Amino acid sequence: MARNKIALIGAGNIGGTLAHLAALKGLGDIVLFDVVEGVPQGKALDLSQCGPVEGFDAKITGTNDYADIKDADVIIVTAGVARKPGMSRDDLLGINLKVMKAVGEGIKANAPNAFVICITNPLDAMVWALREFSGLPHNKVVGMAGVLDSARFSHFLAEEFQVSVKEVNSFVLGGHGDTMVPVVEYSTVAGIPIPDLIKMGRSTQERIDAIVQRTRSGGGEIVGLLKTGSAFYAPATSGIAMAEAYLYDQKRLLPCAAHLTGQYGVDNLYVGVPVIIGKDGVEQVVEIELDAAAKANLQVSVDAVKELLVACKGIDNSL
Ligand code: TXD
Repeated sequence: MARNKIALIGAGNIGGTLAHLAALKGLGDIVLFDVVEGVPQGKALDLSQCGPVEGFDAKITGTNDYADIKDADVIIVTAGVARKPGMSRDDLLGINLKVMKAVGEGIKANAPNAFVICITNPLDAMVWALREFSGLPHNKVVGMAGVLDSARFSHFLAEEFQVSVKEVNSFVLGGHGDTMVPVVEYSTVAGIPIPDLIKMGRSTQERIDAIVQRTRSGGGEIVGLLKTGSAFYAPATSGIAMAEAYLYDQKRLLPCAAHLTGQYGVDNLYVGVPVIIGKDGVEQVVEIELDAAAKANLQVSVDAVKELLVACKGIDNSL
C-alpha cells in the first residue's frame, strides 16, 4: 500500500513543527511548500536528518512548486503572515486572503481529493475563503482552532484542580478570537462538570471566570511573551490530531471550524462547533443544547465571523 502523503502549505513555525510531528508519528511522506526559496528545502533536509536518530523513514521534501503536492491525502495550510504584538487577527485579513487564493488554486489544480485543514488566521474567515477558492466539498475543508482553544482551557483547568490533564475534558465553541465560547457546563474533570466542582468547593466562580478569560486571550498572551511571532507547538499538535482523525477514520468528536447549513441557526458560515471527523472528513456536525448565556455568546461570535466575511467580500469581489 502506498504511504499517505501529507502536504504542508507554509513552512514557517507551525509548518516545520507539523512536519516534525508528522514524521515522528509516521503519518506518511511529507511535502513542505513555501513561497520563500530555500526555507522549505532547508527544513526538509534538516527534518530528514532526524530520521536516522528517530528511526523514521518518511520521505520529506521541500518545494516552491504546487505540482509537488499532487494527490496529497491531507493538506495543512499555515501559509500567511503571523500576528505581531499589537496586531489583531483581523488586521491580517487583507494579506492572508490573497494567500488563500493562491493556495486554494494550487490545491484545486493538484490535490482536489485531499482533506484540507486550515490554520491561517483570521481562521474562520480564511477557512471559508480557502473552501471558496479551492472549490472542494465543504466536508473536506475544515479549520483548526477549537482543538487548540480547548487544549488551552484544559491546561488551565488541570492546573486549577491540580489533576492530570488526562482527567480534563473541555469544550470551546464559536469563532477563534476574543469571542470564542468556552462552555463551562460541558467541561469536566473525570466526568464531573465544572459547575458541580464549584458547588463542591473545589474552585470558585471567580476563578473559573478568570480561566475562561485567560483561554479567550490565550493566543495573545503567548504573542505578548514571544514578541516576534505567535504560538506554534500546540497549534501544530492540534492540527496533527485532526489529520490523524481523518487518516485513521477515528470518528473523533472535535471542536473545529466547520461549514454550517442551518445547525445552531447559522447558514453558510464556518464556525467552531463539535464535529465528527473520520474517513469522509467532517462526517457530522453535532448540535448540543446550549443555555441562554452560551447561545448569546455564540451569537456574538457568529456576528464577528459574519463581519469578517463582509470585509473579505469587500476586498475580493470574486467571493
Ligand atoms: O488556532 C489557530 N488557528 C492559530 C493560527 C494558532 C496560532 C497561529 N495561527 C496562525 O497560523 C498565524 O496567525 C498565521 O496566520 C499562521 C501560521 O503561523 P506560523 O507561526 O507558522 O507563521 P510563520 O512562521 O510566519 O509561517 C508562515 C509561513 C512563512 O514561512 C511564509 O513564508 C509562508 O507562510 N507564506 C506562504 N506560503 C505559501 N504560499 C504563500 N502565498 C505564502 N505567503 C507566506
